[in-house]
Amino acid sequence: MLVKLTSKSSLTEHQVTDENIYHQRRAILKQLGFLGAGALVAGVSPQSYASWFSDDEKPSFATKSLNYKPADNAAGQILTTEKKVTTHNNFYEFGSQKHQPVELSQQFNVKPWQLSISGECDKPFTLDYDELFTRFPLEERIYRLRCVEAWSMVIPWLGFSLASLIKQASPNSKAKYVAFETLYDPEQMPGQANRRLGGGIQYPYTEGLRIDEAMNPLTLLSVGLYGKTLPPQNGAPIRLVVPWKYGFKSIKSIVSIKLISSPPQTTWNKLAPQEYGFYANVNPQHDHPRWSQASERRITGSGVFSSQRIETQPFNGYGEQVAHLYKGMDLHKYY
Ligand SMILES: Nc1nc2c(c(=O)[nH]1)N[C@H]1C(S)=C(S)[C@@H](COP(=O)(O)O)O[C@H]1N2
Ligand SMILES: [Mo]
Repeated sequence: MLVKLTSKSSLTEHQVTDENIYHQRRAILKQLGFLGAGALVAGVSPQSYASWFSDDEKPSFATKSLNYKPADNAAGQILTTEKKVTTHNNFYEFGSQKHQPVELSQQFNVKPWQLSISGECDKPFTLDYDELFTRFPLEERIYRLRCVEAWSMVIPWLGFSLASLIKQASPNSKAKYVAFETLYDPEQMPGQANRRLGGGIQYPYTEGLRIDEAMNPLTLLSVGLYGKTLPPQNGAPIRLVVPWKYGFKSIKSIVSIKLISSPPQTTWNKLAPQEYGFYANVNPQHDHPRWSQASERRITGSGVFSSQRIETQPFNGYGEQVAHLYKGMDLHKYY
């Protein structure tokens, strides 16, 4: 996400990491296959990393296979490669440059984990790490992810509807909005400890939805991608995916889901309200103040069209399922 930073505080690679060290480390990571699909390469024992990486740089996060009901890709969408999905990320808690989350998050400890659902409901509860994968049957969903920065990917997520989780909590009549919060742990998340690395945003990262948006069947809580548990850079162990909204709504590494009666504060809206609205529905007719939203760069990560400019669709192409939620609303006012 592009932040309006004054020239004094604006970030460059050189300021975050000395350029030579940066390139050297990239070369090593590449050699080891770390910038590829998997975190560990067959034949390279974890010990061999020891001489190259200091303790907090060892790429050691292990994902594991999940059981799930596969998606049918009837539309024949070309998936973005797993390598691209897991190395080109926005996750400011691990650095505001696209390559940083994968490089700085491999030591992220997701066990134990606690996700609480609370607030305006009769049956609040907490899920521990294992329950994230067992409480609800997992299904695969192939969704387009449209970042507000005008690039997009197609990602095979694994997860379950947010609606099924909310229903189990028995919301009461005051539950009009849902507030989400990412883990706050500056010891594990270097972007939370360092204002520059973290892009100057206030942590914990928070997001929100209207209750009817949250209950829409498209709204997914994701615990995996490409058949496995999420790697840290994509929001392990559980993150939101709201495919008709700009990517920043899809909050990562969630610890709290709260049912509330009035609109929650959201991270990007708080930082730059004239640029990032609460709704953030993908809308090619409503430009960002600093760039057009009419088209996007579709990143597939492979082939001739590894990065192709295409037209952006209203509601990211999911209008049939969600346009009714905004009937009668002025979508320029409620951007
Ligand atoms: N906690 C948290 N969640 C976040 C972000 C972030 O910086 N922190 N970035 C958002 C943005 S801008 C995008 S585009 C998506 C990117 O998801 P991906 O890296 O899995 O593709 O995550 C969103 N969720
Ligand atoms: Mo984004």
